[in-house]
Amino acid sequence: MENNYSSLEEKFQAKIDAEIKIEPKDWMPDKYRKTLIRQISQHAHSEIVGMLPEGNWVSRAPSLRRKVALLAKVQDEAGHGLYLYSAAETLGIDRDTMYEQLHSGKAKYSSIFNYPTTSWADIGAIGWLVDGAAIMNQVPLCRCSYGPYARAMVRVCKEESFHQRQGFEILLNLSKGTPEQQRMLQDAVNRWWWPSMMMFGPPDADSPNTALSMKWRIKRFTNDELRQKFVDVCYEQAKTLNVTLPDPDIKWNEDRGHYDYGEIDWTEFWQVVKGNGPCNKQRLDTRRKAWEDGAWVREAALAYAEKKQTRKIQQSKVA
Ligand code: FAQ
Repeated sequence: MENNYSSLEEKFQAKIDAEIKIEPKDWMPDKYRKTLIRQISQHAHSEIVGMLPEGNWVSRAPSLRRKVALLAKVQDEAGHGLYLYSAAETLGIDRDTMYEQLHSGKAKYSSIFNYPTTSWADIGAIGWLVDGAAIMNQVPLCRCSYGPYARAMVRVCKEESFHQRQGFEILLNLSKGTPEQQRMLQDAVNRWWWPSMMMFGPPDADSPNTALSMKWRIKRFTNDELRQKFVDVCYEQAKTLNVTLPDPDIKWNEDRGHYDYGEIDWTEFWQVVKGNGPCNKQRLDTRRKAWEDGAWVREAALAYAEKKQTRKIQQSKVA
């Protein structure tokens, strides 16, 4: 039995090493399945909760054009959540269980969505920095070893790129605006920079999941590798926006060929992850209320499906 199991594991790893995708009905180690359910469901929850900070500005967007783009973006995030819940379902967990895990506070979602959006410039900063960080992390996930997750990420990444552009364009306009608009821009970047850096997860030395996820090619880069790429890209883009990143320690390191950056406040990160961020309670209350308010839709859909089924049975009896 032991031998059989280890040979199954060896075959599984050989497939991964040969870049052959793992599909839902293939054999996989239990821990691989659990890791994917954990990551994909947390990712799905992040997309759904991530609609809330921006949704706050749909009715306040400064023009019809901005409102249409923001509305489309928020709807895209809902779509991403749905693809991801579907991808997780292929691993044997049902959607109601995932929702229950979110609503009970058992499941995590990205720390970034527990910060408030207090000005219009925040919508630009989310597009530039939050979607920018999401793309950096998610483009490699298009090559994830699990087929349904990898395929879902291709479309997600295309849409995230549009989101990043619309955010950058909002900020670029503000950067060419009045002194007050420029101050709004700088203030938003000051507040969103460090939480965006935290999106990549704890430093590699404190990341319990990275080693196995790299071996199984779920993750292609470590948290710190992706964070470094993000800093290098943003530093250059900040020059175009004429904005300063709120980190006095950022400087070019000739030897490493990268920008060095300052210490991240990991105490703040873990506080937010544990539920003590500025908006954690508000976000979960809103999601729970949406679930309760939607009960009649679920009941109506079930009643309709049952009615259709009964009619089908009756018709087949007549025939
Ligand atoms: N927030 O060992 P690691 C978006 C947890 S989508 C909260 O390094 P792993 C789109 C982690 O779960 C943004 N918790 O874990 C959008 C683990 O806890 P666990 C979401 C975090 O999985 C844009 C523990 O810490 N993206 O932005 C965070 O190997 C705009 C130890 O960490 C994804 O989910 C965090 N930031 O690496 C929507 C991408 N970081 O589960 C609206 C897919 C870590 O053991 C508007 N996920 N933790 O109890 C991933 O790539 C990975 O799961 C990482 C974490 C990199 C997030």
